[in-house]
Parts: sequence; C-alpha cells; structure tokens
Amino acid sequence: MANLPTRKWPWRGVIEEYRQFLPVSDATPVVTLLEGGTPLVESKVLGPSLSGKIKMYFKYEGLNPTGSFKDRGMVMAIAKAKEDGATMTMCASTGNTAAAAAAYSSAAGMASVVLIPAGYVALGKLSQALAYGARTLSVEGNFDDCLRCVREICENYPVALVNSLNPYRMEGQKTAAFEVCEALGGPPDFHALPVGNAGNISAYWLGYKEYRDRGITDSLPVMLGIQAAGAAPLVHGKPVDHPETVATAIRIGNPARWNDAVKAASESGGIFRALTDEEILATYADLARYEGLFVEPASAAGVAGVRKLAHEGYFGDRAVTVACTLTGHGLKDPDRAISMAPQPETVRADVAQLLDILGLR
Ligand code: AN7
Repeated sequence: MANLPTRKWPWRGVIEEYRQFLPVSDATPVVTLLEGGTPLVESKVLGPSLSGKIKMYFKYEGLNPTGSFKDRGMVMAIAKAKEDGATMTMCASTGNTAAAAAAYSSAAGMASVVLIPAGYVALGKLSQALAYGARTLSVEGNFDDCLRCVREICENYPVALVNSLNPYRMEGQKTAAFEVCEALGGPPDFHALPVGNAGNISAYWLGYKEYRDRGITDSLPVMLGIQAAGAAPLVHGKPVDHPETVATAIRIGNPARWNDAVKAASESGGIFRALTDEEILATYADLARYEGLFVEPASAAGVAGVRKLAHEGYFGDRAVTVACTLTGHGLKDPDRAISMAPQPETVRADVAQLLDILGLR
C-alpha cells in the first residue's frame, strides 16, 4: 500500500519539503523562492474527448517562481554552488534555464552568465534573464554550441555549471514526481513530457523510482518522452545537427542527458515519439482555449503526444491515468500567442456600438 506523506500549508519550497530525499545538510544555504508545490489539474475537456478510458492530469509547472519547472532543480544547483563557495554561475539555455539561473543566482548573491542561441529565445525568457541581472550573451549558434562552450569554461575556470549536467539539478527536479504521487495517491500509469536536453524525463524517473524503492509507493509509471519532429535525436537514435522547431525550448539536437533518458524510457517500458510543429501548436491552442491552461509551445508537446498515442490505440481499453507535465507558462512566449489568435478589434467607448458588435441588441 502507498505510504504517502501529508503536507501542511504554507509550502516551504522543495528543499525544506523534501530535505530527507535531497543531498543537503545544515551547511547548505537556504536560497528558496518557494518553488514547487504546483497543482495537478484534472483535464476536463481534452482527456475526456479521447477514445478509451483515459484520465488525464496536468502538472502545471508554469506556476513556479520563474514560470517553469527549472526552478526545482535550480534551487538545488544554486544552493550547492553557494555552499561550495562559488561566486559565479554559468549555463547554456533555450531560455527557461537562463531565467531560473539568473533568478536564483541573484537571490543567492552570485553573478550569473547565460549563453543563449541568438534569435531563438522567446521574449518572456529573455526579459527575465535581463531583469534578474544575468550577463546575457547571445551566441551565434544553437543550444548545443552554447552548451559546448559552457562545459569547456566550467571545467577549466572557477565558474559553477548549472545546466542539467549538474547532478543537483536532477535531485531537485525529481521532487515533481513525488508531488504527482502525493496528489494522485500513487504514481500515474503513464507520464508524458516534452524532451529537449532530457534532464526532466531523467529526473522524474529518478523520483518515481526513489518513492517506490523507499516503499512510499508500490509501482512505477511508463515514461513517454515527446520531441519535436525537427529536433528528435532520441527518436532517431542519433544527434540532429540543425534542430528546428517552433517550440524553441526543445530546439536541441544533442541532449546532455541522453543515456539517462534512454534508460528512463527502456526501464519503464516507455517510448520516445516525435510530433510535428502543427500537432504541438494545435494542442498548445487547445490547452488554453478548452482547459484554461496557458503554456508555452514546448509544454504542449507531452499532451499532444498523449492525444496522438490515444488515437493510435496505444493505451488500449483499460482505465488508465496519464500525467502530463506542462513545463512552462504561456507568458514565456507572448509572440507565439499573439500570432496564433485573432487581433483585438479597436472600438469606440460607446455602449451602443459595443452592443451591436456583441449581438446583444
Ligand atoms: C518549457 O532552458 O533546455 O528535456 O535551456 O524550457 O529537461 O531539457 C529547456 C527545456 C521542456 C525540456 N519544456 O526539458 C533550457 C532548456 C520547456 C523547457 C523542456 C525545456 P529537458
């Protein structure tokens, strides 16, 4: 039987809530912005509209302090870097890692440097890196080029690497799996999420296994990793030299956590699937329109994958629960939202005209 903990309000952030599961001690500085504790929302429209007996849940990670799941891992990476005496952090990023690194570095009194691929970072994320005060360098190259530079610098100079190669990132991010188990009274049957650098799928798998191994839960989910068709190295089994997708967050051709992600899928009996940009954007629009959940494009990939798999009969006829991580907030990419919807009409401040337009008289 599941042996899940109960939690008290107010939420104290992932390090305090999960201290016994994390490599922290009294010497580890507290740098929390009260990340984690995000809602697991049951799907009211998209899930019930699928064939089969699927109960779909959304782990809405856009409600973290910087608007993405990255905060869970970043609080750990930054706390440990501070504990080790670092004064400068560095990361490569498609935007969300940069926002989180910049915020937590500032909160911990450290300088941060973020390398982003020029022209391919959504506006909201760029605004965050700048506002939090990161030294923001726009690199002529893609994410993979940025990460190569960061690795080389951090190996040879006193700068703390806070990409998901940093093991503390994985430790923090695994807490999302704990929360899903606590919300459902056990793990879901399936867990779907977008995969870019492949840290998150690896971290969820760590978390699910840890709760099971400690006897807190008694089963494991099947992990479903969803990539964009133009950036699907894990689906093809080889790196992609020139990754392309409108879901810029997952525009990554050579994921750093490749082996761990493959392990998560194979150990759990799961799969990687590629979805087209059109499929991802259709679900992106539907999540906002029908569920009231505004996410960034990449964040819709997991849900889009589940819809596609359901249409193919992947889940069969038995009753199953499927958790989907919505990794980042819709406000991260306002340009995409605006380009996909009708533009607002300009009207006079005149009630009669408004009544006519709205068909109310
Ligand atoms: C919204 O910020 O890689 O597979 O540099 O921002 O753990 O990489 C972002 C990744 C999914 C993929 N959804 O997660 C970065 C970065 C959103 C993301 C992913 C990212 P990983």
